[in-house]
Amino acid sequence: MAFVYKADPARGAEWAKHFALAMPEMPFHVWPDVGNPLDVRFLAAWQPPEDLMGLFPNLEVLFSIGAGIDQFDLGAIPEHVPVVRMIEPGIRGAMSEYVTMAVLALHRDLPTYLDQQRREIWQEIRVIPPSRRRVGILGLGELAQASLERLKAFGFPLSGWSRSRRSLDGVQCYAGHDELEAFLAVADILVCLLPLTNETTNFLNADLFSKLPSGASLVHVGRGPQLDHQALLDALDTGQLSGAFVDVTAPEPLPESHRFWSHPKIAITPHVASMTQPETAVSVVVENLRRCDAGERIVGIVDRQRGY
Ligand code: NDP
Ligand code: OXD
Repeated sequence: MAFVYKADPARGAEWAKHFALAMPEMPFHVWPDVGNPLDVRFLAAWQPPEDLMGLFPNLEVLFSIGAGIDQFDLGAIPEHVPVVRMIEPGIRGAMSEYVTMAVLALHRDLPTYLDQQRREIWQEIRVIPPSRRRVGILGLGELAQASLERLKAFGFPLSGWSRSRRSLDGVQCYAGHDELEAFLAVADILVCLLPLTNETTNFLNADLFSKLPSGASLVHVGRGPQLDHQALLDALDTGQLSGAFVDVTAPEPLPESHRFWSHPKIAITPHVASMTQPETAVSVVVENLRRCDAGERIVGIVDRQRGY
């Protein structure tokens, strides 16, 4: 029985160190060293290898290194192999930091001030109290809930939208397509933390932007294919949107000379809003292996029907 890690090798070395301490009895390999492929029961990967089951015919569980699993072709993974997404404190903490940073930067007009600085303009913008800046998150899952918890400290009216009905303390919760418009109407700063599925592809489009309050802004930390780039540029040109933080794009990296690079109202980061932290990720994975061994349900199994 063995465990294989297949992603960034430098972080793999850290995984190996923590794994050896937490579960010394389990042989741990960092790709491309896989040991005897027939021994491999568990794989943690960002991108699984081609012909996954041909290579590891005895695979029992596929762990995603990330919270998102849209990079996996679920159809190629047999039903008896559960796909487990990453739910760990490190990834939650980093996402809540990024979302807080971007929301505060937009709330306090940082993109405009950076542009004014470049043009040597000393001009104040009136400060709006947080009680009058409504923040709405698309998605109310692990990362959205962690972000909302942090945002509570600042006094923004908070809301969120999910597929099924959620009830969260201090957050106005909306659910399903029937309530999407009402949710958008009260989102002065809209944060996207939806997983990428057929339903959420191209979700951040001209129609959606038109339903936000005039002058709203966007924090996009979901997945690149959810955002219509031209629609964002148009909405910024007309003033329907006033600014955006964009962490994920399609394609990645953002191509040379793409208009987002130099747009004064767009802040780009290279898909770094959050990252799985080896130490905490290993303890979560090891706990799941123990559950597996004890015949208990693994935490974080992807629902193949929903696609997340
Ligand atoms: P979860 O699965 O915990 O939460 C997803 C949320 O989205 C749920 O509330 C779900 O609704 C909602 N949702 C999904 N589909 C729909 C839909 N069609 N309509 C309405 N709501 C929908 O995911 P996480 O919070 O852990 O992660 C979210 C995403 O963040 C990841 O999939 C990934 O794409 C992205 N991410 C980005 C990172 C970055 O660095 N930029 C890092 C990590 C993740 P319901 O509650 O009803 O199920
Ligand atoms: C993730 C990511 O899904 O880093 O974890 O994007």
